[in-house]
Amino acid sequence: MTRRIVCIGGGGHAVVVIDALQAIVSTAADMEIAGFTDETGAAQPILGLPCIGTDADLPHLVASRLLTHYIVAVGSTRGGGELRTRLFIAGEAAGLAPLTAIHPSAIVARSALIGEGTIVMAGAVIQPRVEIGRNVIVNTRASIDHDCRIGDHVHVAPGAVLSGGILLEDGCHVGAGAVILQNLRIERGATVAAGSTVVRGVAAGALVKGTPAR
Ligand code: JB3
Repeated sequence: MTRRIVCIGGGGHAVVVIDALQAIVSTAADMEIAGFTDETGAAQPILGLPCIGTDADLPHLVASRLLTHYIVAVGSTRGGGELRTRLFIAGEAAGLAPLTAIHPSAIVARSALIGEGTIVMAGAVIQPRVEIGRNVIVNTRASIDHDCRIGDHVHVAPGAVLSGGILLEDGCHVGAGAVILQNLRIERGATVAAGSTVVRGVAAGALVKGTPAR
């Protein structure tokens, strides 16, 4: 059965999501990208892909069998990632199945587990025995080393480096180019600012920045 995919969101992050999906679909006979939804329902096409409405249109598009799968295509962490979490729940509530997407240029170890609705962007590297939850973004050229465990709704921004054995709990955001040393626990909803070097664990909901990050 052909999977008919909708991207939820139509901003900057959606451009990269759609490009990744187009690369995947170019070699997959059983997938089509139907379009994207945004807040307005009337946005200009992105990379040739049309805006097909707002999220309120999703249930009837599912009922008409025009859509089967979705991926959250909003990357910003406004509200500590609550928007991305809400959109993930809304997609499932509309009757869609979450799509897991791995860009063809990403390197994913055979023993890594990637959760539903998670996207792994171009050039990312995921090493053995990594476990990644649902609705996670592993963004462009991020690196996640052996035995890391990543919760749901996490965003690892471009070029971030996670050393081995890190626990990154639900809703965390790791900014672009940040480095986290091995075996640390980054608790639920924490934010690591771009370019930081994290050398000790981070408490739930905290924002840390700098080198060493505080
Ligand atoms: O820096 C990088 C590599 N990416 C940035 C990303 C992490 O954050 C990117 O450059 C942007 O700065 C930002 O991208 P994002 O998350 O797409 O944000 P923005 O460009 O502001 O677009 C937000 C999109 O979300 C808009 O298209 C909104 O209409 C849409 N949106 C907001 N709420 C929603 C909803 N879309 C749907 N379908 N439903 C909503 O409830």
